[in-house]
Amino acid sequence: MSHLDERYMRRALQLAERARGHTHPNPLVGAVVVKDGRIVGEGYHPRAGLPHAEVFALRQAGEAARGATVYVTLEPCNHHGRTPPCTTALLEAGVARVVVAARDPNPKAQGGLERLAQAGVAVQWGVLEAEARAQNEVFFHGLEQNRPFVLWKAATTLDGRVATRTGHAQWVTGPQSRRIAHAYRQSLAAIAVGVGTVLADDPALTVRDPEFRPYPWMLEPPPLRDPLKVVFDTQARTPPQARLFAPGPRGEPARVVVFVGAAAPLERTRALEAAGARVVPLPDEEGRPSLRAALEWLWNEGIDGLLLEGGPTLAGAFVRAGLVDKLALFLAPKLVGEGRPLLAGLGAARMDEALGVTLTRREWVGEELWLEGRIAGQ
Ligand code: AOF
Ligand code: ZN
Repeated sequence: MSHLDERYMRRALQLAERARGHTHPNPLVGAVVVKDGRIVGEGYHPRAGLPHAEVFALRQAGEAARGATVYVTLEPCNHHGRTPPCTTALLEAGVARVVVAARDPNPKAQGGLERLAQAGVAVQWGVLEAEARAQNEVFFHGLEQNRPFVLWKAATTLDGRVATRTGHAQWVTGPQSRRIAHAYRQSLAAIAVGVGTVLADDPALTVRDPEFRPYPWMLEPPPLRDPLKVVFDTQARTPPQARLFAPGPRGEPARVVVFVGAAAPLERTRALEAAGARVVPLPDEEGRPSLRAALEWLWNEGIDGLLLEGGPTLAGAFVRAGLVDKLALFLAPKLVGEGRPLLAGLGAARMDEALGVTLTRREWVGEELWLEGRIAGQ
């Protein structure tokens, strides 16, 4: 792998990034066409239903694509989806070489590299693969595990409290961290809370700021759409007048799913349905709705990413089940003493039973610390 290959692939990753927030359920993809040491075409996938990255890059290159090398962050597709196969476009353009960062995990689209190789095109993959996979972590996770990517987001004081002893929690962190935290809501298809959080905080769980660009390089704000709201509620105690049932910013009806246990009282589940929720009874596991069954249900509904927002009981259940794919934590330099802990129900007895966290981000936001990481074994 040459330095030049990496340099052009880095450019392709950068182009892909321009469409962040716009391509769902498709991945971010970028492509660069290089001829005689010069970039002659660039493209990225702007949104699902529009042409793929390679098509834009080839269009820009025109005749110069003949005999050129194409760098693309995802294996060119080999299927007729919403658009025709990119492998065909590459072959018709007469390119000599195709360099790919990551293979396509989508079984419907796979096989592009084989087809190109059979037609005599030089192919190579694995250039900046880790970066490409990180760029589309939700997309890869879903198709490889057949369940949604779970991101657990929380904000705590320095002594690990998400609220005071009276339950007061507004706010743990300042506006800058809260804006970043909000970006997670915008980037995932669903958001989950436990009934304890609904009863304590009555959250609306909406994306409120139409002009908000979670990433400064975005050309335009992503389409404003509230995530699917998911409540884990064994006994169906969610009040039918809770704020999360209120219509979204453009008056569109809220989309709410309440996962209940098998023994939830019927009159309460009926009241939730009357309030507009889909009530989904799930098999019990340790006395609460099975989290795996919940994720399976969501995946079958087309949900590829779930943001866990609260509270300690639900977070504890997900951590115990080994189902947290990524952790995002904001730490504010404050102490409250007694209060609601970040996590309940884990209860390590000895320090060597603690779960390790591998940090992938450590960034200051003013005086607050923004961390991302993976929990060992999950
Ligand atoms: C590429 N280049 O830029 C993208 C690809 O429904 P479609 O036609 O848009 O196909 C979507 C699938 O195609 C998607 O799930 C992924 O496997 C692949 N995306 N492939 O060659 C691109 N966005
Ligand atoms: Zn394609």
